[in-house]
Amino acid sequence: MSGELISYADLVALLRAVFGHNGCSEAVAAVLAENCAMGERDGSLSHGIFRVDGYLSSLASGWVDGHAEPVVEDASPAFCRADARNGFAQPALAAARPLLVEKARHNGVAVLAIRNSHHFGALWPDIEPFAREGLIALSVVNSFACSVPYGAQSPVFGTNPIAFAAPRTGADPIVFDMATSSMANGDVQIAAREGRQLPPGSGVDSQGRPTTDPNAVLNGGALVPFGGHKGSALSMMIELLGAALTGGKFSFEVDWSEHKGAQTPHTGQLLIVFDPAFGGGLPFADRANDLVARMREAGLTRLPAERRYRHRREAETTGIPIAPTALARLRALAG
Ligand code: NDP
Ligand code: PYC
Repeated sequence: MSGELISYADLVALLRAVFGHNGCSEAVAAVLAENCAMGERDGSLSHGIFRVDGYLSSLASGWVDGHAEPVVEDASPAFCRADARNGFAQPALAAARPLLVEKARHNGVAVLAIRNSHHFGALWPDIEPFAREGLIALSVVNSFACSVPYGAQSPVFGTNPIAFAAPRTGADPIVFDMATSSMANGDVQIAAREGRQLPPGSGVDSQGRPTTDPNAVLNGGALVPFGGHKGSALSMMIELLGAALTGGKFSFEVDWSEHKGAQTPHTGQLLIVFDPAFGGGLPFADRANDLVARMREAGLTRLPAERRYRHRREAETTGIPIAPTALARLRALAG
């Protein structure tokens, strides 16, 4: 990709200034800056700097509190909760993380239920670090009603991603992170901006008719779950775990009509962390390698996350390419 090259550290510093000058506390700005910079660095472009305008318009609308201080609750030996207090989910995770890890290492498994939170990023940055510490992590988050359940006529579910991370011996962790809709809403927005059609079967227009027009999906239409009834069942599970269990809102309950410009879904997030040392048999990370080796023998050329890791390595040596106009805009927003 062409563009101006910026180091990861410089991009984090720039984004920190952007968020700090636009309604976030120092602590929140630091967390969001890292999250957005990681997305850009790894080529997760639907959740990198592309998201900055959405964050800032949500903050300006008063819908989300950029100064919120999360409250962590120790609910039971294996269960902790965090009330994000109408702030972003990532600072709540950062606040609860030490307790979550301590519980997982003590009990073999631990749950973190985050509520009253806004998640506007990719999920993999939340879970990959657990795998780098030898733990297994799973997370789900629900978003806003923009996906029609299989067999239904109107949107109920969000794009509802699920992400999983597991350690390997001597290699980057296995990570996957995917929307349970046919595609992420962010990618629909990018297709609209670039004048591209969506793949057939991605979504419907405001009349419920199949369409490949991203503007029709965004303006009154909706996406559909991936894989028909199977993706729809996963999306339903994510509503239950992300909202009903955590105490957050279902995607269909997100009502930002009084906050013009709001874009960050106010819902909930669930994380489950396992310590594989409590499992049976040979060391988990060795067994993960056995599985990957067999997949390679079978002809597999790309594991989930390998594309991201490649982008990351390239960014580490050459910098992160960003369009000059986008970089100039960030510099202006940073004051
Ligand atoms: P993709 O369909 O692009 O990718 C899903 C997963 O599959 C990734 O782990 C990806 O790895 C992997 N993958 C993709 N293609 C291949 C391939 N050919 N072979 C092997 N693995 C492959 O992601 P989505 O569009 O579904 O989601 C994009 C992002 O949007 C996610 O990070 C998600 O968390 C985020 N999102 C956030 C929401 C929120 O509410 N916060 C809502 C919805 C989505 P790789 O990354 O290496 O390409
Ligand atoms: O891309 O679908 C999406 C999304 C929703 C909330 C954050 N990202």
